[in-house]
Amino acid sequence: MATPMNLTEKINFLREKSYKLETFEKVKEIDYNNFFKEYLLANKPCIFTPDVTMQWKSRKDWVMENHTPNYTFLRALFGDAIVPVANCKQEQYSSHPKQDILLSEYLDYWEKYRVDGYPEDEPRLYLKDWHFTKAYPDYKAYTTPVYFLSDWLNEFWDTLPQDDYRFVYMGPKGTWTPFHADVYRSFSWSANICGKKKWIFYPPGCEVMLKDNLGNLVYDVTSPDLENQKKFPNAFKVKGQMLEVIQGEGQIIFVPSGWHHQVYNLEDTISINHNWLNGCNIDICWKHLHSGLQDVKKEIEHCRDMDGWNTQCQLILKACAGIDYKQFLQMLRVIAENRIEQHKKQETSGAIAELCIGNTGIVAESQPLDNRKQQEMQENNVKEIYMSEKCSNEISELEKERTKEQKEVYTKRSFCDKKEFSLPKELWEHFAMFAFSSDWEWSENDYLIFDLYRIRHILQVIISDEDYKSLYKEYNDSAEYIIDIIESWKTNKLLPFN
Ligand SMILES: O=C(O)CCC(=O)C(=O)O
Ligand SMILES: [Fe+2]
Repeated sequence: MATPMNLTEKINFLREKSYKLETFEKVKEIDYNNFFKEYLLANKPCIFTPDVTMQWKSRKDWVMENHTPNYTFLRALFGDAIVPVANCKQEQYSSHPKQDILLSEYLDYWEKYRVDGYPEDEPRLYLKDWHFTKAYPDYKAYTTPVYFLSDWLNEFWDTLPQDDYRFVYMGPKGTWTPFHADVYRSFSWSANICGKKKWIFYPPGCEVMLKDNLGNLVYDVTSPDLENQKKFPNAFKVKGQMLEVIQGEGQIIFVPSGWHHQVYNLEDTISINHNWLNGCNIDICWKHLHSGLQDVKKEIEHCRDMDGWNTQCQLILKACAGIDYKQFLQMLRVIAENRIEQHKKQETSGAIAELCIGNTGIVAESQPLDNRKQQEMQENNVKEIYMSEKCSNEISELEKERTKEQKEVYTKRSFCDKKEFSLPKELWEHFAMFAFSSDWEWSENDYLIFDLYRIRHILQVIISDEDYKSLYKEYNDSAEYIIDIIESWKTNKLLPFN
């Protein structure tokens, strides 16, 4: 029998399947557990029905009965805010040039443009990336849906005096966003408060084929230029992989990590969106940062002999990509420390832990599995693992040292209490994998452990990275330090990494 996949392989397997998606999936009344496994872990796009946003204040206050923007309300409450506005008729570095103006000025333009019937010869202005929540923290325009709450990016950025990744967009019919993937290769969600958007998506990897003969990513993926094989020699290869979806009022689009997309406002539209990272896409973000650094190194290869070349590369990386290795590690550290604190406050054991106790129970002759668990184990190919000679020997060795009394106590104990017993890494990996593939509910504890597991995984990738090794760093800024924090905490706990 083939060796079952570990967690990282399992995630990659799920992603590969999503990248062959043929239609855009609509989700309704999904719970967090299922959204996590089917969309976040699998990095698969979807669209939510409007019930998720039904109670939002912005959907009442910002929209007229005829479903057009309530200019009067917006002007009265936020008119003196300074907002960034893009000119959609001009191209500047594969994007639109932007300037800051007053919201009241923008609304004056928009209302007139609309009344005049969207004249072709007038500028087409799009208000984008307005840090609305930061500007009006007391006006609760919306509540972030539960699906998007595991958000390392904003959790970390909120500890800094800088901007966050929570935005409002608004613009007349015809405004649009050129083809791109999101900052840091983060996830994004985007909710329509009013209006209608058309989204065009390509799965990760296709962007390589959508570059022109000079290596520049296409600016408008609907342009007839793409048919010109002299200009875009590879575009025809990915033609069939495009996904298109129309998003109506109240609906939310989930944009997975690294999926390139282009967006059109088919009507006058207002939307709210967030960018975010978590344990499901942190590896994609790391890879993006790593490849950004390779590009920077190539660019300034000619001065490699200068003092502090590596530090210089990091400076440029930060200027281009928005973060450098140090800040990426700071984020992991803040999240790891938060999760450890949160875990200390938890009392329940969690599904992964129960699985682990239940399954070892068979070997340890303590707690038999019910039929459903047994069936799930068979379906997921887990049987071979826990019965494998290596694991069963390891367990038997541990069991030998245990008195009858201890065994009884052990079966009753919760995950958090067990100080003296630790499972072989191999077993943990597979129990964790099993929990992901089954429909068992994860507890809050399981999610905390998942986060620590993924942080630990990415740190191990980082410490073996050649560029990371050659950087000067204080112990307190290092990946090794964060591993030590996790290690010193887990010595008394049972964690899925030994
Ligand atoms: O709505 C738009 O124009 C762009 C939104 C977008 O790119 C996103 O949410 O990732
Ligand atoms: Fe985007």
